[in-house]
Amino acid sequence: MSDLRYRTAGESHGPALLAIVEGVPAGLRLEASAIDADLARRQGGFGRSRRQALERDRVRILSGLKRGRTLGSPIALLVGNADDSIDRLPNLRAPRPGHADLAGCLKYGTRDVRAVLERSSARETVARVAAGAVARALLRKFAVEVFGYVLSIGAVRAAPRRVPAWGGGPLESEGLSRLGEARAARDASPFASLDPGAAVGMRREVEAAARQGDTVGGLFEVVALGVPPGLGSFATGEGRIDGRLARALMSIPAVKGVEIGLGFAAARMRGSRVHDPILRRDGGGWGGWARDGNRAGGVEGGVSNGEAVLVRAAMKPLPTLRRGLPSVNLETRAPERGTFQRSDVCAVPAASVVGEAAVAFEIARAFLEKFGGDSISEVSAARRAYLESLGSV
Ligand code: EPS
Repeated sequence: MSDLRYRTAGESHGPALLAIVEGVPAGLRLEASAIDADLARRQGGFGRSRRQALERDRVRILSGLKRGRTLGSPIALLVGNADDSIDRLPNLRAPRPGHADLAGCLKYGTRDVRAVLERSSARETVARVAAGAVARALLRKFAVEVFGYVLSIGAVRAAPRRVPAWGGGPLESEGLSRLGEARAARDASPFASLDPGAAVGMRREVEAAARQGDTVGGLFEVVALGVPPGLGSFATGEGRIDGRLARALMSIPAVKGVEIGLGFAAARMRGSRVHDPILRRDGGGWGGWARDGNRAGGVEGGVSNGEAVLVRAAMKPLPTLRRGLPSVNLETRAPERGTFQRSDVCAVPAASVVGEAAVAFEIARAFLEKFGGDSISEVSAARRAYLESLGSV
């Protein structure tokens, strides 16, 4: 058994994006169609660029499977680019404020912005979503579901009453039906939002930015349901699952802030209003342990506590603006507007899919740390024995 991890490769306009996922136990059923469904959601959302109409992101699973089941060996995933024009594209000289362009040119000692943007482009998140879909298949096998959705676009927020009170404990029929309803609402929304009433305002926000050659950001939330208590560790800083989730989300291009549970709001409140009372609930929760409320967002002391894991991320407006922002030509040193060829006006719905993949991967990693084995049956046995033991604590 090895640590669950992945690595990506690929440029925005190179031949393909790739992910290699290591440490998936043998015997897991994995279907390309499940990965493709997540890739398609990542391509969607109102406010995307023409690039998404050009691409039809579909995965080829190159290794690690036999007859649809994992072998325990590395799983190589490939998504081809329809626009693979990297070698024909001209060099670019005007770095975009807010993108990796200038810092990247300084770091690599080049005046060619394209040499930097090809890899720093958010197109790389195709590979993250593919890797995350493998993690989701593993989690689903063990009744853990991860769900991402948009809370706001620019200044327009979904109504709070539209956001369900996600329950803790094992994911059973009631939780699954609530999740099914939420999924249907989200997938019907061009903003991946649960509040159809907010769509008009969200659309106006994106259209106004588009007219002005500008961009908009927003907030998304990712919920993980059915996560057993005990994932992560308080014993080391790196083991803390909240830190790991924050890192995974913060590493998504354009994400500038992450909150868990109440997050920043907790800083204004008294402890007595923040912490979730502990309950015994016969036949409920995990071995009868449950909580009254989930302001902690499912994590205490760097360890999952059995409630829904709730994380939110703030995405800044994308730095590629049609009207261009003040910059300098790296050759002539003369002022010039930042490079623009094409870009999304808003990619928050896509970011919520990438966030879902990031959270799924981290939770799956922590899950296998606790219950890991070489095969799915070993993992099942370890999980079952642990869950049975919780009632006697
Ligand atoms: C993206 C593809 C890119 C950008 C976008 C994300 O395609 P192109 O550069 O050919 O237009 O649209 O990249 C960024 C938002 C970024 O900041 O780099 C994609 O597939 O998600």
